[in-house]
Amino acid sequence: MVDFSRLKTVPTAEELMDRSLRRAAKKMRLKRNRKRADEEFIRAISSALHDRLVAIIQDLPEVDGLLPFYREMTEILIGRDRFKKSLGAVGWAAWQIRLIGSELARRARGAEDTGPVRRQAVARISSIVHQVNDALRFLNEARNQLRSLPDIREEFTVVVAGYPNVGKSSFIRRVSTAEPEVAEYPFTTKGIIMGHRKIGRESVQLIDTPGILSRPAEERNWIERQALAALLNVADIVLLILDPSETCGYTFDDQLRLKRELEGALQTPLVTVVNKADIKALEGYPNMSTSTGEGVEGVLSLLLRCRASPTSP
Ligand SMILES: Nc1nc2c(ncn2[C@@H]2O[C@H](COP(=O)(O)OP(=O)(O)OP(=O)(O)O)[C@@H](O)[C@H]2O)c(=O)[nH]1
Ligand SMILES: [Mg+2]
Repeated sequence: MVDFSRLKTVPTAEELMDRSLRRAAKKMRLKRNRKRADEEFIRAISSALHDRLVAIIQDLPEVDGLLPFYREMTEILIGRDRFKKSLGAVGWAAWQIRLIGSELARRARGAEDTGPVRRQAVARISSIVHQVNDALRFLNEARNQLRSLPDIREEFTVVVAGYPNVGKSSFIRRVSTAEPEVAEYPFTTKGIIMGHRKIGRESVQLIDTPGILSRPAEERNWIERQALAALLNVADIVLLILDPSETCGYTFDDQLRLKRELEGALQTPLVTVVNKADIKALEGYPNMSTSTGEGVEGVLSLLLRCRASPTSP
């Protein structure tokens, strides 16, 4: 399990400068030796900033060390390259600030008039921090995305998949604690949503995913790619929901094509069921209606039976 909820807000350049200036000034008020005050001020502000920047880097996770699902989600939602580059930029700033700090502190020590050296130090340090402001802002957005990633537990996991608008979220609402939005347009669900269901003493994890279309990987949008990340990396069983009524807005043939593609791509069992049986039932598949509730618990028991014998029915 990964705990992203502890990740701290990444400050902007402005906030960093304000806080460090205030802190360094406060430290100076406690000092008696006015002669060396400017030299010490330069040291204090540069080391405070250096430490803050290093702490920002250390607080964020090492993307390459994450579990595959989280690694892929990071790629889809954040972009691994830009994430790494931004961390690199912040590391560069920390290093530069330390160099400037020790160089100008030394200069202040030898100077007659230390005021100009102190002002120069603040200006140069501030310029470095502002140079990485875009990186800091990006890292804060990344931090917000990471915090919103689902908390996947070590539990039996059913991932619900299918074309958009077929009733995946309606199913999840009926059988689990999750309450995803249900609406009559495609791509209502735009991320991975976790649900849980207690069965006896055990808990099953049910994951709602965005709709996916049958099309080449390179044409998939960022919403579909999240669904695939869940299907391929965290599912013990995939539940594929088909809508033969085609009120979802997509043909049944297209949905069957997706079924074949998933059968080829998945390492885990795939259970296929039909939804919206209140409009159109179909022989050869378990039927349910997530509107009336008919057949829904039956589908859930079917999934649990697969858990007992992990071969597809
Ligand atoms: N008649 C009927 N309509 C249903 C049934 N299940 C869902 N719907 C309707 O189908 C539409 C889509 O339902 P959702 O549960 O949002 O479908 P989804 O697969 O999660 O859709 P996306 O998140 O967009 O991929 C909604 O208008 C539901 O009310 C059903 O069993 N019968
Ligand atoms: Mg949905």
